[in-house]
Amino acid sequence: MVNRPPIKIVSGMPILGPFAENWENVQDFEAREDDLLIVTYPKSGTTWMSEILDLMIHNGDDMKTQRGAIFQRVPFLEYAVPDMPSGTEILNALESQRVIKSHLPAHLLPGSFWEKQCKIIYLARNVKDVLVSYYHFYRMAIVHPEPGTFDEFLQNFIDGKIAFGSWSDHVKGWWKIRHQKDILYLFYEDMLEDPKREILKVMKFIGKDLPEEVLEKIHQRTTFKTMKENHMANYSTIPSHVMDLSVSPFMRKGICGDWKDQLTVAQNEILDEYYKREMRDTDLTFRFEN
Ligand code: PPS
Repeated sequence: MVNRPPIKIVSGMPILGPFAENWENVQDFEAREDDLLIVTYPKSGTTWMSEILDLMIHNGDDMKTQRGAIFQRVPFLEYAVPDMPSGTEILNALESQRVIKSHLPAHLLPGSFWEKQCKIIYLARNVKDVLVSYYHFYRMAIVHPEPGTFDEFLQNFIDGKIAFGSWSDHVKGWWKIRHQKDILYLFYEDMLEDPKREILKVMKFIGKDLPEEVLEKIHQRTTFKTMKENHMANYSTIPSHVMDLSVSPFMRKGICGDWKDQLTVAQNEILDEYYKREMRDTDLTFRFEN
């Protein structure tokens, strides 16, 4: 694969260059009724929710969740890089019940998910921590273009010129339809504040009834520290030509408010302006500190 391939546009959305090659298969993807779908804007806690759901559908059995890396157990629908099976290929071959990861905005989700009325968990995170996390991810995951300086990346982010496009359109788009469809809309900051409360919401949403000790086990197995040390959850098994973890780990900090250590006063003001402007037509709000 060419390192740092340029972004392409599919159906009006910027996407990683190699992902664009598989776009047709993504749009034609056949969802199944019992699929569980996790949707996020990148860097909003997808991997965390993936681990929770995989444990949950296996009744907290952590031997089962050691069967493969998180990106194999919860395949990424849009994923496509040369010489590796694509997300759609992996998913088509997977037995039910599947847990699926996607970063698609609501209007580009393959129609079969709506037709089959699949349960969807949407997880959102405040824009400042997303931006910082995304910048470090761009640096280490070389399927992305070079991020440039932080200021350059910030400008591209605000202009929606990064992979998966505008953060605000994404979080607002899913927020708008959350009551019309089978969608559980959650926040990363709430999960940090009270993980068990949020895990319980997920359990009820997917129609499970697990005893307290299993919920506690799911909680313990999905703390930042435990997942960071778990090779099946921390991306350490992914080939280094896809992610160079020596540049920045995948499990980086896992907190709310890291932006305070990363943004200059001027950059913070730009983001405050962006947030104010973009969020004035919605009742969706975010917390920037816990
Ligand atoms: S991706 O590439 O879009 O799928 O990334 P995603 O998993 O959505 O987001 C990665 C960020 O989530 C943090 N993370 C966690 N935080 C708290 N607790 C747990 N268990 C956890 N697991 C992952 C991860 O550290 C990334 O955030 P940053 O701010 O970069 O640390």
